[in-house]
Amino acid sequence: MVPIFSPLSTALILGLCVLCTRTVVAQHPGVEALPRVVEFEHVAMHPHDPGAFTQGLFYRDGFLYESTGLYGKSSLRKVDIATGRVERRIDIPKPIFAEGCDQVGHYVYLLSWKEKTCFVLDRETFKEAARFPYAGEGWGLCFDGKSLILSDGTATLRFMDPKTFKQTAMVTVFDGPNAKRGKPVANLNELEYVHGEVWANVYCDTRVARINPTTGRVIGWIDFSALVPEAFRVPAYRHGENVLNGIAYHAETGHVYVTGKNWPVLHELKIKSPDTK
Ligand SMILES: [Ca+2]
Repeated sequence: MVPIFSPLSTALILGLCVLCTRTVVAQHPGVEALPRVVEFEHVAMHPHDPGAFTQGLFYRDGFLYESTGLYGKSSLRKVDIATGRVERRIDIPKPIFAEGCDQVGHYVYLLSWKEKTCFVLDRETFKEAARFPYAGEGWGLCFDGKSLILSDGTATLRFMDPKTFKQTAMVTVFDGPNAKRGKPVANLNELEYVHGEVWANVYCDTRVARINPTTGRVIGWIDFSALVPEAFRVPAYRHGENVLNGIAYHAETGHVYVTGKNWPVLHELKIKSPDTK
């Protein structure tokens, strides 16, 4: 059994209920005109397994799919959102350190950190269907409808063909007016494709970068610092443990699910923007 809800996490959630009833607004002054996805309303908090070292998160048909990392503790899970109950789980044995994941049709693509292998698993059974080699590290993964987009801890996003997992393109993510004058944004971690944008956790940052995947430009930052559980704020946050990591987007409702490594809670937010209801 996977522990889901400890007394400590209950206390944290009760505290956060007060903290998170306010609206979280994304700040992005002076950026190019992409007025989509600018404001959020906090919808709910759900339990999240505090033993889940979250590396990847996506939504499908009422459930969240989550990959967790660490050697000997890596897994892929299908999770009931309201209860946090793990409906299906496969453990990924050593020597694999699981990283980000996303869905392509009936399959889940699952990265590994330094093992240079992408696993393709049947989404219903979690049985392995294929595996592909790739160069470098694997951190985050999202699917834009054509390519899988991979982060590797640098400022580069790599575009991979799902059929072969061969790289077809790449872009450097930067924060600034243009690539020449902008500052590269390294440590790109878990990813999510949202309304034509790539949203990226940045390792050890409480902000999420909204990235134009064509140019690599950061078109806005979303400050989720208020969502970090009190116990996980500095100095623990600086050490790379318990950091914000995990974004899942439900396109039909416009809801976004956000959590972190070993967080006892998962936040459900609603995007408030001109093209969502
Ligand atoms: Ca994701």
